[in-house]
Amino acid sequence: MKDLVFSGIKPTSVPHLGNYIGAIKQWVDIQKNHRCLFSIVDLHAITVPQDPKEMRQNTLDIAATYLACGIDPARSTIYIQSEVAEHAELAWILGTVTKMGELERMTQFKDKSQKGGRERAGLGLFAYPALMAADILLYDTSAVPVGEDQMQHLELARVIARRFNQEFGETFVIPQALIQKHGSRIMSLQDADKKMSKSDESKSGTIMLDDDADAIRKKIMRAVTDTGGGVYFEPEKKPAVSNLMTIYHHLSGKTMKEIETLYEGKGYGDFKKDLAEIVVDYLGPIREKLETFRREPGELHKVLDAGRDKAKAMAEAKMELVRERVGLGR
Ligand code: ATP
Ligand code: LTN
Repeated sequence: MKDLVFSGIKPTSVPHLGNYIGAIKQWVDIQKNHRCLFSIVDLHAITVPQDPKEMRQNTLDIAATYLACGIDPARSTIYIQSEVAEHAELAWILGTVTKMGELERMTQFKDKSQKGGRERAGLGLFAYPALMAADILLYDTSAVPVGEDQMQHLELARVIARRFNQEFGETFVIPQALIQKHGSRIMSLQDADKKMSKSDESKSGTIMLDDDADAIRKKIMRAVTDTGGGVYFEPEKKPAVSNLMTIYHHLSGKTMKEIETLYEGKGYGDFKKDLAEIVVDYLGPIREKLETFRREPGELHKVLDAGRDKAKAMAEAKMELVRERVGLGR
């Protein structure tokens, strides 16, 4: 049987170009020769405050984006995490073999709890990695394509799986992270030290997949660059330009060398103008499809219903084994 691939995105807003290049774009290729599950992880989204109405719209928008970007529901299972209750059940069980010390070391927890301080951080935010481990382990996943920011969570999922197997007998497959060479960490267009993020206060640093052509052009033309001029891929010395080149590379298919040659002796203005058109042309059809799904969500609901049924059947089978291993029930 072909290896199983699992990944997910939180419905905290419409996805952005970082989500696309770091995650979704790889998924489209991977689904050609793997069994895949792509989830909309709403139980993870509520670990930080969400407006219920907006989150429901975002959930549909993420599903629409998956389809608009080329995830094929005939090949891949697309579903909403909270519609398969086994995720929460397994997360509880895995929580009993996860150490507080391990959770305390997670940089995402440290970042996201910074504002209100540790004392006020929710238990859900703290336990987030146990739920993520449950997502992955529930389906005997062998590979998880994610951006670099998720590496630490994935390492912990591996530790939890190994520990459970040792304590209760072989139950879970140990998953591997799939992280690409370039583009696993797209940075904000306004600050090359910060990752492009849905929750960034500076909206101009993030290109949303439903931004129109004007918004995209503005954001790219206003993007920060580096001192010294020259379009070279040198992430250490030229972090801002290297970030823009990474976007260029992913959306045009040109290698970094080809891009450098193309802009030899030219200024940042020419480079940015071309990049803006590449992004506009690339995202145009995605945005159109996304808007069609917003107007006519019927197809979307069909895909999500079928996805839920398929995921549920797999999750139920695995949970039966887990309950037996742990000694739950009669
Ligand atoms: P939030 O800002 O709400 O925390 P996010 O933008 O980090 O959200 P997620 O839903 O957490 O988005 O991430 C979905 C996927 O996109 C994950 O695989 C994550 O690693 C990837 N990803 C997120 N931001 C980037 C980025 N800037 N560059 C590359 N990949 C990214
Ligand atoms: N934590 C991830 C989203 C996520 C995920 C997963 C990714 C939740 N469960 C399982 C891969 C596999 C994030 O991107 N912030």
